[in-house]
Amino acid sequence: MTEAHLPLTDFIEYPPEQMLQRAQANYQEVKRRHSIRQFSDKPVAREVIEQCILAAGTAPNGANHQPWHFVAIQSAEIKAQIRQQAEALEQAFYAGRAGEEWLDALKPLGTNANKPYLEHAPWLIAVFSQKRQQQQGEQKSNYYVHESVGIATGFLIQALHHAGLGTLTHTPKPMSFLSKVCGRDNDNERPYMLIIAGYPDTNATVPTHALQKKALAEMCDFI
Ligand code: IYR
Repeated sequence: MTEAHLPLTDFIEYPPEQMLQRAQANYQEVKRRHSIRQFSDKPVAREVIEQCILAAGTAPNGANHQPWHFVAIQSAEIKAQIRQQAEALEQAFYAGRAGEEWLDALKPLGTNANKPYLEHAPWLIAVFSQKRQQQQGEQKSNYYVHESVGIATGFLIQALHHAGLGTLTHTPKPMSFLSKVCGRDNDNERPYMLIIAGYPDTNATVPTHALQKKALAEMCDFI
């Protein structure tokens, strides 16, 4: 039996010149997004974060099971716990656990184990993936979980940037402490990524290395 469908009524068709202008304008906007590591503590309204998470929740995903959960953290105590635990892990990482090749690759970014922004930025958003979910009282498998949550996280970063916020992706290894801190310590959910969001500090910098993007011909073939 086929399930109900509705006509597509919210698609907007633009004339070709306008389509090109929109594609160019979008590229100009997204190329101004840079991961930043110096955040101001200037507050950001919860309503802005809500809209960005709603945007993330529209991401294409496996069988529309929407295998994600977001924990938007504003609490100073929870941010301090995250900073403390992430820094302890990062200290071990930078002290050698990463290995020489990885540490070499990070040199141009100038990163280290100090993560003051985990405490100072107004919002941390922890993204969790879900293996299964409850549907009509039954446990159902989720599909393409990593792909789905990755796309949703991309939408979230883009929404935050579009709203006028600076962001940073953070994946301390192992991330299991995030499950406990966020109250999501269960068999079904895994921490996927932590997104830091807020205003860039006035002294925020971007590594020149991070500005070097592949040319179109280098990253794409048209066949
Ligand atoms: N998680 C560490 C190390 C790190 C790893 C990669 I790959 C980066 O692109 C940046 C940092 C840290 O946050 O410092």
